[in-house]
Amino acid sequence: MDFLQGQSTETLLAVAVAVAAVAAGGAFLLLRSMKPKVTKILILSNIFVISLFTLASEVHCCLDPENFRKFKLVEKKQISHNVAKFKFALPTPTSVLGLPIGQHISCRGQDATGEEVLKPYTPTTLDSDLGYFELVIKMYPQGRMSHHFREMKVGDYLSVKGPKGRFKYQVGQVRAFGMLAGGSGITPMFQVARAILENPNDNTKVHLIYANVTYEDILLKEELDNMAKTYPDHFKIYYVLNQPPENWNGGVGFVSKEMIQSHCPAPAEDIQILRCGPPPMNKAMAAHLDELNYTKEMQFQF
Ligand SMILES: *[C@@H]1O[C@H](CO)[C@@H](O)[C@H](O)[C@H]1NC(C)=O
Ligand SMILES: CC(=O)N[C@H]1CO[C@H](CO)[C@@H](O)[C@@H]1O
Repeated sequence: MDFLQGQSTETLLAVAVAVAAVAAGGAFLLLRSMKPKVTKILILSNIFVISLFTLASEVHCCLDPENFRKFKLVEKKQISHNVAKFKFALPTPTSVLGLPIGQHISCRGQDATGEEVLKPYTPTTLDSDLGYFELVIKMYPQGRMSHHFREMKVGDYLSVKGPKGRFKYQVGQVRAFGMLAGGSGITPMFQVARAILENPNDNTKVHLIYANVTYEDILLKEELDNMAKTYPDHFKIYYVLNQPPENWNGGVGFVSKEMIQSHCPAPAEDIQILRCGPPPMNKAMAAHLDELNYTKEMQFQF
């Protein structure tokens, strides 16, 4: 799907470029010999072709790295007392957001005092989801952008800029990923894991350790458990809770070196450990990984 979309955009672009080139060439040759009226028509037709060209380049790609674009909220689904899933429409039902795997968007909103806030988010949808994108957002009582999302109503518009991020992914880049996620840091991991698992040509193994304070804090749990059930040979999850409920069979406390050793691929040239969590967690994880002899090349922080 992804591939086809890309192709049709390229085809459209190629046609537009060719037409524009021929028209421009024609205009140049004729300009000197022609009457002013004909020149005018030629210039007008060229402007038309150039507009077509601009349009074609925007048919499938909705994001702009330099300018904020507005997307309409079409559905807001409360998942728990402080988590909601926001669904935003793209310009047409076949539009593609245009976000490379593992990259994020920058969202602009207003805090409780009316001041502008910018915050990065990773959609839980992929470019294979046509016509819309979704954000799963945890709203904190004091969070400035949380305020904006709490106030958003269906029909409102969100300003979005992107893509942003250094993460690059190609099928076959690594044999296996280890993922160390904390809290909302699950979203880029979820996106990368989904892209890998839903691609039948991708055999990469994914080992996720997901840490939170309480059971209720675990974002996307149902989706993650479904992925583990559907792709048991490719996807493993180990949940870690600081305050586990009774009869908890996952990890307890903070993510330890031992947990990484038992649940992530061992250091090797063809593996990578990704991390995304609150800054203190990222720092602790980097120290664990260094001590376990994962080289810098084997580590990536979102
Ligand atoms: C890491 O490498 C050092 C030096 O080669 C070695 O002494 C140590 O045992 C290694 N640690 C682990 C956990 O493999
Ligand atoms: C260990 C860890 O990262 N825990 C996170 C679990 O989720 C809560 C709420 O999202 C975060 O505040 C914690 O940092």
